[in-house]
Amino acid sequence: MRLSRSLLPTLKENPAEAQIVSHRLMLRAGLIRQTASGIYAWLPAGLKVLRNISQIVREEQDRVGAQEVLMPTLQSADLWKRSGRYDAYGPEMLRIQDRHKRELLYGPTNEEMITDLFGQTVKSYKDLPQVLYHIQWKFRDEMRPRFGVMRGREFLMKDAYSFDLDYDSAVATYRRMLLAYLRTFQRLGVRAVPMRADTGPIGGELSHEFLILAPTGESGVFYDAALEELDWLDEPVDTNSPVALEAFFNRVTTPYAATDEMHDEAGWQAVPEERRREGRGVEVGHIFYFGDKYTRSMEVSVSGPDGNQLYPEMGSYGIGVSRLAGAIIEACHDDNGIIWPDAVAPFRAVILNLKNGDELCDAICERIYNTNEEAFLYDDRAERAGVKFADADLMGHPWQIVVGPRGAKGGKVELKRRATGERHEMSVDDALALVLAG
Ligand code: P5A
Repeated sequence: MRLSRSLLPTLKENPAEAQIVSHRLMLRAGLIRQTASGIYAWLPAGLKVLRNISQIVREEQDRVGAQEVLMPTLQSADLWKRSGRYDAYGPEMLRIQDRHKRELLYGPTNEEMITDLFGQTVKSYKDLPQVLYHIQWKFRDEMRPRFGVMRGREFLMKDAYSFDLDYDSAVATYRRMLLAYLRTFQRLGVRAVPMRADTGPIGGELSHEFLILAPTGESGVFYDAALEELDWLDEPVDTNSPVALEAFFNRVTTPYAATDEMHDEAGWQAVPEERRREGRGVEVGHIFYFGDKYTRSMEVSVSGPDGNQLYPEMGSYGIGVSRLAGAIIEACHDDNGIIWPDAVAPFRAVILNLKNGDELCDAICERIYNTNEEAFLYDDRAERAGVKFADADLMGHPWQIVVGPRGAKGGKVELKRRATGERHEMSVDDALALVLAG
């Protein structure tokens, strides 16, 4: 993208309404703008981030055999009356009436809808297991929307739902999904710790939250420092083997880690005192196993091996896709701005033309830009170098390719790595090779 023609409205000053660093930086870097309380529009660079996150989430869901679908945002109240959650859900649910006075709602989650869809399409145990997911907007009329996209009212979630024949295979599915989550967060360039969690309004008996440790996080967390050393994904796991999944699950969940709601004194005392850590975290994912809670209440059964009807065992698995954009910034920034992990950055590099109108500088910039217009943001504005440098650091592109008249004479550019501040002069081709290497 050419910056001179893009909608990338960066701000020099900190917006007064933003209390935490990720919210400030998302506004200042021109990623989002608020359109109503807790509701945000994603501008071009922000949308690229959202798409990059979604794509990694999607690939890791597909890798463990989940199938992508797309369910609507609007749901019939009848579905929720069948499960009994229509009244229980309370004022967080946005209830809507259509012109025929039929009751609808903007979905806060999709357990009911997917259970009904499953019931319409799957009739026999032979078609189990099934894992379905979608990446769709949700609405929760949060009492206190805040921190920008971190606690919005409308937000993008990846939600997956699993259907298994029995407890053992449902638990294997749960563990496989836990593995998929660790892979997802690792690829996104952040560390999210799985912690035992409360099941809340989703229900069920087994649940883990994934938290990115950050002082501004909304959840209090207690964990064993041994976790900081643990590389969860250092050994390959055979996801078809329940035994391998069991071993993996035990390895990952053995060190003490719990959100404040689930914190238990006995478990805590068992952690050697010098290893006890208390902190805060941002919940970016939450997974649940809840057995036949929805299939039974909604009367959705399949024919079993012995000819009798049975209620499949379910789990649901959420990732806060839009929240992640903020959470990643919370974990990856410095005083000058965002430091995007390579995998989610809206652009791989910014090309900084330090002397617009200089024939040689313009030609080198154009040549670099033309090799890959998607990967590069070309700062071709008639602005001072200082402004361009400041905006480049603020927007957080992993690489900056600086093209100035002195270097240009010798065919050289300066390449800066945003994360380390390291800079080296090199030929255009060498810079391109490094930036596009992956
Ligand atoms: C799991 C998938 C569920 O809704 N049903 C389907 C289950 N879980 S959850 O924990 O309530 O939400 C899943 C993730 O969504 C993100 N999230 C939010 N993001 C931004 N603003 C919000 N108001 C918000 N509420 C939830 C979180 O990342 C959460 O882990």
